[in-house]
Amino acid sequence: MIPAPLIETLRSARNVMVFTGAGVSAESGIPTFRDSLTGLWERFDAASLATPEAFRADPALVWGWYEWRRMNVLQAQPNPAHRAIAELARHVPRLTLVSQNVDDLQERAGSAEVIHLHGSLHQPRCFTCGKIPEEPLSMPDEPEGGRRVQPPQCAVCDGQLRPGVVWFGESLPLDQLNAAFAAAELCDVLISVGTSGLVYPAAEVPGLAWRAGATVVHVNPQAGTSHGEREYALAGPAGEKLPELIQQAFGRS
Ligand code: BV8
Ligand code: ZN
Repeated sequence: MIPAPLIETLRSARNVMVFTGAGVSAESGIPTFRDSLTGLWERFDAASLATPEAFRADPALVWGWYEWRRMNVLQAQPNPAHRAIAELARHVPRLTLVSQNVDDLQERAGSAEVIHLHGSLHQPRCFTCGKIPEEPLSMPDEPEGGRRVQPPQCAVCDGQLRPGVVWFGESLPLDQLNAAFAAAELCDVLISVGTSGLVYPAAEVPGLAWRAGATVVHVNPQAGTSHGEREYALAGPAGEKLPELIQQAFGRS
């Protein structure tokens, strides 16, 4: 049961912010970062592969992993959580969407503008000169267990393409980070969906919003610790809880 004060607060909110992590795409079949890796990568943990060092050491292993993930995302569909978030924009005066995810499922659910703090699977660039290739990447055709794939060659230098994501140890795009922090300071309600809150500086966002006076809602099957006032935990899958929240607050979902 969603607490009535939360429904009231969301109904009367002017600035709403949604902050998503891998959990929002879990019901689309996309493994979360916490899930252990499978196939060719099962002996690695994601945090060690998502680094410039891993790419330098074995570009084909890392590029193959991202191509396998990109294929999964292209074959996946947005789920009811993504759709509820897109729907929310139609009910509140102002909605800011910030994602830690590198998939484009939120955009494919109809959200116009998503701030991606950790980049995107769909925007490779040259590891050496940073050039973004003119033509889009071809449709990946990766076997289930994945395979090593040589990264494509840059068109203007002899460098190799790298995924357009932020790796561990790399700085986040400053304009996106500043926009997320500014929105967190201004929002009345922040809905944090499907994140373990372990990766910084993105994980600062919910705390920033709460300290600035916002009401914070965590949507996660693992109900986290709640500070108490102005903070709620909706313990369950986002694909269930978000449509329920939108339905109870605005009558439709
Ligand atoms: C930086 C893109 C510095 C790549 C990602 C010690 C050593 C080294 C570094 C550090 C260190 N201590 C701190 C750091 C900094 C480091 C960091 O925070 N490390 C952590 C691990 C401690 N951060 C960085 O390195 C960042 N850069 O700090 O730069 C710097 C400063 C100045 C100048 C130069 C450099 C860069 C971090 C970005 C890394 N890239 N992604 C890729 O995708 O491959 S992060 C990656 O992990 C994801 O994008 C995501 O952000 C994160 C995983 O978090 P979640 O999204 O929360 O996902 P997770 O799987 O953890 O949790 C899923 C949740 O969903 C769970 O809670 C689960 O219960 C829930 N769930 C499951 N099913 C559902 C659900 N919820 C709802 N519904 C469901 N159905
Ligand atoms: Zn280049």
